[in-house]
Amino acid sequence: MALAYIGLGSNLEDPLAQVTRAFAELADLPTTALLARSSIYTSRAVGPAQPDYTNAVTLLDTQLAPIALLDALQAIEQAHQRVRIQHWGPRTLDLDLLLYGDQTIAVERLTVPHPYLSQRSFVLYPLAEITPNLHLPDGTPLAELLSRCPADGLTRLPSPA
Ligand code: A4P
Ligand code: MG
Repeated sequence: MALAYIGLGSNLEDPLAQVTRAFAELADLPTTALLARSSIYTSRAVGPAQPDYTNAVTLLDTQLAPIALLDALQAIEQAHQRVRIQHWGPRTLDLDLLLYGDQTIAVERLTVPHPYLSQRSFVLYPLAEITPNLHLPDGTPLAELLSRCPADGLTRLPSPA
């Protein structure tokens, strides 16, 4: 089993519903348990001008190997009718494999830790909610990354009653 953190993002077609549905789909993956999920956040888009994003992070305990997990994430994205038109452009659902245990992976289809993890407030703050004392595979504490990453444009939504 491995602990894997997944970043969720949506900025099209009812983003809150997209992310909520994706929580359930991640929990339903084979040989996988959803151990924790962050609050849901809204964030100003990084990249080309486009609507604000809805973002969250989940922690999975999974027996899926990294590429099998990536395949499963991409199948969920497809089920949300995601069309890839523009790099960093708007999307109904984006699922990023942020961390997979303490592994560092660099193959054609998969880079772990996710390349932009350290600079993105909409990833770092939800990660800290789930595991405040997290360290990256190279030993960098999450707290150090947070101290360099202002939460500008990031809003945590109240959890549903
Ligand atoms: N890939 C490689 N490593 C990974 C990984 N760790 N997790 C490959 C997931 N996929 C990974 O991804 C392109 C290819 O990356 C995949 O086929 C996979 O094999 P993509 O999702 O199709 O393309 P993309 O999303 O346009 O590019 P990229 O670089 O993945 O963008 P990001 O990093 O996902 O950024 N602003 C806000 N506020 N919130 C957001 O969530 N998201 C993005 C997209 C831009 N701006 C945003 C947000
Ligand atoms: Mg992506």
